[in-house]
Amino acid sequence: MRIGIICYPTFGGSGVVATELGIELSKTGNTVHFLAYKMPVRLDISLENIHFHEVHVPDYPLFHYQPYELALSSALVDMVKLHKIDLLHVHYAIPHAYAAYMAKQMLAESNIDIPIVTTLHGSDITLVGSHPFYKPAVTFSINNSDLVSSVSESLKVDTLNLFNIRKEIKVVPNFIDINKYEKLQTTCSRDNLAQPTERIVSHVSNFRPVKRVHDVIDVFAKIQKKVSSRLIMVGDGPDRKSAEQMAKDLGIGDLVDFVGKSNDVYRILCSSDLFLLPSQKESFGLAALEAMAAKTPVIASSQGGLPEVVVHHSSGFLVPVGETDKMASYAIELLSNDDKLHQFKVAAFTRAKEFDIKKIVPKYIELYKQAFD
Ligand code: GMT
Repeated sequence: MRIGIICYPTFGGSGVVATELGIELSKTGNTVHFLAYKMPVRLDISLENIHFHEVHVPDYPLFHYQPYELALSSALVDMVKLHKIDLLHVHYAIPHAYAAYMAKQMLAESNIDIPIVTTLHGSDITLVGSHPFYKPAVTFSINNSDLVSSVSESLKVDTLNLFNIRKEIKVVPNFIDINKYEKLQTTCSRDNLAQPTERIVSHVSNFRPVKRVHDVIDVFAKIQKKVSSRLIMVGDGPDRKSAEQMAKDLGIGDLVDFVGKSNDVYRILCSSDLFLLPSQKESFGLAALEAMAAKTPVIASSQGGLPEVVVHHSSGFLVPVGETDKMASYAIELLSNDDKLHQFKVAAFTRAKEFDIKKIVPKYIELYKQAFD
C-alpha cells in the first residue's frame, strides 16, 4: 500500500506516534510518504520505503495570516497524484483532517477517490478543537473522514460529548517498540546523571500549562526532604522559566536539572526510579508509557486516559489532579523501599508490553482495510 501520513513534526506525542507508525508500516513492504511543515523529529529518511515532503507556505505580505491549510491541501493533491497514494492517514484534526477533506474533494474532480483515516490525539479535541472558533470545522472534518480513531476510550468519550459526531470512533492506543527498549536497557547508564546514592525522579513534556510542571517541582520538593534524590526535567515550553524559578525559590535549584529538549530521553528514563506526570488532562500519556517501557514506574493524575495506561498500585500510582501531598507520599513510600521499587519497575515493564508496536500497528492496518470498504 502507498500511505500518506500527515502530522505535526514536533517533539509532541502525536508526531511521535505518526512517525513510529509510518516507519513500522514501511518495514512490511508499504511505502510511506510523510507530509509536514518540517521533518518530523524521529523520522529517518535514509530508511527504505520512507519519503518526506515539506509543505512550504510562501510568505506573502498581503496576508496577515499565511494560509497553511491551503498550502497543505494543495500539497496533498500533488503528493497523491504524483506518488499514486492509496490512503491518507491524518494525525490531529486541526487543520490536518480539514485540509485532507479539501484535498479529497479536489481529487474527486480528477476521478481519484482517496480514503481518509483521521486519528484524534487529544488537545485537538479537548483543548483547542472544542473552542467555538474551531468547533464547526472540527465536527465537519471528523464526520467527513472515512474512518476515525482516538488514542483512548477517554478521548472517544470526550469527543462524543463535545461534538455532534455521526461517525463510529475506534480506539487504537499509543504504542512503543518494546524490542528497542529491551536492547537499549543493556546499554543504560546513569553516569553523570546523579550520585550513586541518589534516587532519580524525572519528567518529560512540552511544559504547557496542561502538564502542571509546577506540581512536579512541588512533589519533588517534598520527596527530597525524605529521600536523597535528584529531579531531571526534560523538554521546553511556556512554563519552563517559572518552574526553574520555583525550584530556586524553594531552595532546591541545585537538585533539579532542566536539560531542555533532549535526544537522550531514553537514557534519562531508564536511569530513573520514578516518572511524574501530574497533567490536568492527558488523552493517553505517551510519556508515561515510554517511561514504563524503560522500567520506570509512574505517578500520574487519575484524569483522562492515564488510568488506561498506568495501573494503580502496580505500575505506579494514580492521584487526583493537584493532590501533590498524596503524590509525594506515594513517591516516598516507593523510593524508600528497594523491594517495592523493584516490584513496581517489573510491573511497569510488564504493563508496557501490552502496548507493543507489534500488537497495536495491526489495528491500524485493519482500519485501513475498512476504509476501502
Ligand atoms: O501532550 C502534548 O502536549 C502533545 C500532544 C500532541 O498532540 O502531540 O500529545 C497528545 O497526543 C499524544 C499521542 O497520542 C498523547 O499521548 C498525549 O496524551 C496527548 N496530549 C494531551 O492530551 C494533553
